[in-house]
Amino acid sequence: MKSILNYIDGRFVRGQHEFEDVNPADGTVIAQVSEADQRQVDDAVGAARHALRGEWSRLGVRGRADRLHKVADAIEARFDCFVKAEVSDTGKPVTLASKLDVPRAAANFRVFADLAKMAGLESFQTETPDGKSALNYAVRKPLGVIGIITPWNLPLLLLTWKVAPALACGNTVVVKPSEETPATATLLAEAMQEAGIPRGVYNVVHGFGEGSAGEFLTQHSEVDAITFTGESRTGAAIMRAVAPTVKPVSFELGGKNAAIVFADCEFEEAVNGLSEAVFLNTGQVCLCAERVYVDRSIFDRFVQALKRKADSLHPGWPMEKDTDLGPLISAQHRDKVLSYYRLAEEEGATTIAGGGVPQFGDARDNGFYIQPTIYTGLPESARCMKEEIFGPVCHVTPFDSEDEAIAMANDTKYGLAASIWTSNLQRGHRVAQKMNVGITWVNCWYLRDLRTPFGGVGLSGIGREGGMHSLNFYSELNNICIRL
Ligand code: NAD
Ligand code: 6OH
Repeated sequence: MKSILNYIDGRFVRGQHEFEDVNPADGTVIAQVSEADQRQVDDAVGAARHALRGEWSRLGVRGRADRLHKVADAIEARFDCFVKAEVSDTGKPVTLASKLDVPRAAANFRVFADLAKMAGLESFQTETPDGKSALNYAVRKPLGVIGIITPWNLPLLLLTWKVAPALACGNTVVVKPSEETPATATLLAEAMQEAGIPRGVYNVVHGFGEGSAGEFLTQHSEVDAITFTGESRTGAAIMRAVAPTVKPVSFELGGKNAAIVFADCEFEEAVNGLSEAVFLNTGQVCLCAERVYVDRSIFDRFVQALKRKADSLHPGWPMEKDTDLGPLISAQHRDKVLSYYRLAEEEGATTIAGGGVPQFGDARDNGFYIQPTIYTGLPESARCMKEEIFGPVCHVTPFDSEDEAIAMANDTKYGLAASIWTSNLQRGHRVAQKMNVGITWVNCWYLRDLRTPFGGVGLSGIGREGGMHSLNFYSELNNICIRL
């Protein structure tokens, strides 16, 4: 049986306790994972603090950027290994991991390495009351030891999205990947070694949240900041944990994202786009659309077209090339999503597609597959319209006017992403600017430029990462004022 170890101060370290890593496609145990205890989290944080002052700081911005490009090279050199590990841990289709997760991990390192080298600094010439002047300029310093806590849906992509800018700014990190998907964080440690990242700069502690490595990290007095992606209520727990030590936080949290489809959209494009937006990664992307609002004049046609898409998805074995729908991450998560399928019916929904669990007659029946599902007929007040489900499911609602669509889309405590589908350019801009979210796509979905601000409003998060926003979070600015 494969072992997945912690990585502390440049060494792979076993823990006192182990937990199982399960393949969601067939429920088999694929590895034993070493859980880091309090002492090992202390060791990891201590190593990270020590490494802040060593070779890592002496390398300077350019030296660190060169090493980060080498990390990207090492990821690309082990591309198949990363893909296989991510597919086994998550059950996502191999085509998706090859197209999205692993290339993005390498891109995260390259983009933030280059950005850190290019980043300018603020300066101001200040006129003083005595007719003289002063020069103000800010210098950028690392924030320190960064605790990075990440979820299971895009494990390597979301981990490196934070590790790369944190390291580019000269920080050191202790990462706590999701207990469901530990493999690629440890594999990344091998890439770090190969790229010559000094020991202590990148540390991995495995484990759970409360009473385990996650909580030990957030409560640690020697951790200078916490960056977290995951559920909104976990964000709230982390906020309480960091309060006594007043750590800065960056939170990328849940969503209950809306899509608005106008009658003047390119119909096929919108159906294909929405099919991705609802079902990609079995709906386990924080940006997925769970609420779709469609102009009443094309409502029936649209619902039927989306149903054909849902029914045509192939829930195959993850490593097979024609699979486009993997399982959910765990039995527990499937129970949660199925409880919403039941709730939707109790709340009066009409089931257009899916609503249950597929049967295969092979080992996939021991996995956590679920049918892609479409509902109509729920009132806006239904719980299924308000709570994040995080599965391959959406509800489609008709609308009669632009204002009504905007009001329904914005009627949520979340505010992560929205998509607008229209061929009217002015309408696209107008509606997009009224969306109460961090990211709005027009005639596309999950099209990323890593320099752009990324984050959410309300329950969807605190702060923005991406481009300079990441560099600003992962560094401290010291403003220097010189009287001239
Ligand atoms: P989760 O909040 O359950 O877990 C995320 C991480 O937090 C895991 O590593 C977990 O072990 C850790 N954790 C849990 N409790 C903790 C605690 N008390 N202290 C410290 N760490 C703790 O989230 P998940 O189920 O892994 O991921 C799915 C959720 O993540 C969804 O809500 C989804 O919308 C959200 N998400 C958001 C974004 C975004 O960019 N906004 C991206 C991906 C996922
Ligand atoms: C949430 O599940 C997806 C988040 C995606 C990103 O953070 C990204 O940078 O693409």
